[in-house]
Amino acid sequence: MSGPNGGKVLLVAGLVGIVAVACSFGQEVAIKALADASVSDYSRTSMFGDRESLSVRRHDSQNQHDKAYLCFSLKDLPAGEVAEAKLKLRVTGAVQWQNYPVTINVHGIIDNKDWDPAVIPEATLNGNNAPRNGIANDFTDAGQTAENTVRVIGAAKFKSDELPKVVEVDVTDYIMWARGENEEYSKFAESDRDGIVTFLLNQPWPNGAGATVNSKEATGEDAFPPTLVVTVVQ
Ligand SMILES: [Ca+2]
Ligand SMILES: [Ca+2]
Repeated sequence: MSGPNGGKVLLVAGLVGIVAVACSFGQEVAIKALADASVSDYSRTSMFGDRESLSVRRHDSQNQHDKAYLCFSLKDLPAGEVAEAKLKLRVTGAVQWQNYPVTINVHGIIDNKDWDPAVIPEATLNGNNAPRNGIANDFTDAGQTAENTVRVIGAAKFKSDELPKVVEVDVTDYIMWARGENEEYSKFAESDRDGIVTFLLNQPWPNGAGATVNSKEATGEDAFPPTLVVTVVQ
């Protein structure tokens, strides 16, 4: 029979055991993009899905804005809980304004009206059929809360003289939501219905600045396709 003190010792030992087991089974999985394509407000019927790069740029005049869409399938992730998820992008070039870093904002669609490349293959994605592509530069209903259908996840910032380099954005909360582990993240749905998540890339400010990112079609020794790195704990 254990007294109160004995009970505490047992509880601490139990917690340490759980942490040790969790760490020993943590598994990191790198997922390459299933589909990726830029769209442009400059020419909303043009298609760029087979290009080796993605353009994320705000041109000098309004309504000449390039954004990028990326899909990743979560279907091959092992069972368990998501501990961490990072979106990694290789930025090869940028145009910056004065000495301000270039920003790529990463968004996620959280109401299951996201891009399904089985319905719209990347070769046919354009400014008119891309999901949530607003007319006036930004995405339709983008914001930072569970009430927005396009949720701002995070941002990568860099200067043009640092390039090329791989940047990463923490997307843990979004991937947890997609897997049904973070229901509060969206007021529209408890998870991503088809297990294919969509990231939208946008350069928010200023006009004239932007960046070029390797697509999954990039070739060459240093080519690094858009990659989602997920750590799952069993
Ligand atoms: Ca592509
Ligand atoms: Ca989906």
